[in-house]
Amino acid sequence: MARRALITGITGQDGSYLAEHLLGLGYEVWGLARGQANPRVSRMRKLLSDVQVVRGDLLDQGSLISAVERVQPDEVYNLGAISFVPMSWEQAELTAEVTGMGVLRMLEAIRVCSGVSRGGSSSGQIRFYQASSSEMFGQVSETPQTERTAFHPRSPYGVAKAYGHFLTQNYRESYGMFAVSGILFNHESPRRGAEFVTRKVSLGAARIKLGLATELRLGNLEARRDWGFAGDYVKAMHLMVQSGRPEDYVIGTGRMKSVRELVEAAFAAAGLDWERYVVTDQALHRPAEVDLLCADPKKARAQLGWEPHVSFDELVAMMVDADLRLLSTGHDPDDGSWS
Ligand code: NAP
Ligand code: G4F
Repeated sequence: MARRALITGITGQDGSYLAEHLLGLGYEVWGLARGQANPRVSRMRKLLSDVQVVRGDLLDQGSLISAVERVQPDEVYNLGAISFVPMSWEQAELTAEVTGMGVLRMLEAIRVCSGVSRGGSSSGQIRFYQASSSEMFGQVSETPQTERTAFHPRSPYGVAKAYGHFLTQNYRESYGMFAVSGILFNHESPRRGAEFVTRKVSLGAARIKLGLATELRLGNLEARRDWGFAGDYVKAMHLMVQSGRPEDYVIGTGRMKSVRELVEAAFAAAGLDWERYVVTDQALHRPAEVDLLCADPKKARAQLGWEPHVSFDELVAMMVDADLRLLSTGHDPDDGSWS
């Protein structure tokens, strides 16, 4: 019988790539989707017609219990979150509820539905994956960051993720649950939300190239990130859940680039000189910035055999190409009020 996976955050970037990967491996895939008439659900159904949808919300404990009872999953991937860091200052409580407490509600749904009690064993239970984040490292104490690097989150989002991370560890230790966290560094793709800097830049360069815009406004160009391709990273999520022992892993490329280098690469891919078009705007700087993030993914390589395949330059070119094609069809994704 096919293994059954339940994915929260199915309408997001990672949800779509993970669903495709699991369907390709022969899984029966269910996505948890919220809202009464969520337009992102219909868009997701067009892209992933084989995914079955179950209604639920990370804010609603009963809905998560019902979803687990209905789907009877072998594996649960908790990707649902408020994931945009600037929003977490403006809606800190909501971020804590969805991104932090949502993890507790999902773990409780699994614990209650599988009848796990204290000191239980992880064999034969629902396996749980938590989408932890390199944002937990925040103001980094060492570079590169490993599974042992201390956390110093710099945003309400980072703090909420740290709560979810420790809680996942705690349920593993308290109840013997097979619960793991992937500490994923930034990963991007043509499906990335338009509010995040990589997609904002690829869309900006493509709009200027096609004569649809004349400038691109950005915040801090000096911040450095370890950027990889989302399609590579969802494979690591699956590998962690298959491993013999539940453990946490850092996932990234081990290479850092600045926002300035990202902009240079994207505009060059569109055949443009970025300095003629990019304007910096103090209003887009954050109250507390994470200056740099760089992964040490040695443990994942050694224990899971995982490694990234798409380079930074390939990723940027892929995103700019995709946005040139998309905008040429007359479709321009809204980047909301966060521009
Ligand atoms: P994303 O595109 O922003 O997707 C977030 C998903 O969460 C959406 O499907 C959204 O559904 C769902 N969601 C929001 N509020 C919810 C609620 N109350 N109940 C249930 N679902 C809710 O994020 P992503 O880039 O795919 O990232 C996936 C996960 O990995 C997130 O937890 C993120 O924090 C974490 N992460 C991402 C990165 C990265 O670089 N991408 C790195 C580290 C960790 P709606 O369509 O209903 O809004
Ligand atoms: O693309 P970003 O918004 O991603 P950020 O804050 O690093 O968070 C992403 O990665 C995390 C993993 O480390 C995830 F957990 C999280 O869910 C999310 O997926 O910003 C990247 C950098 C920041 O330093 C920001 O200050 O780009 C800088 N930046 C400069 N100008 C900008 C802009 N970011 C955005 N979004 N928009 C700008 O105009």
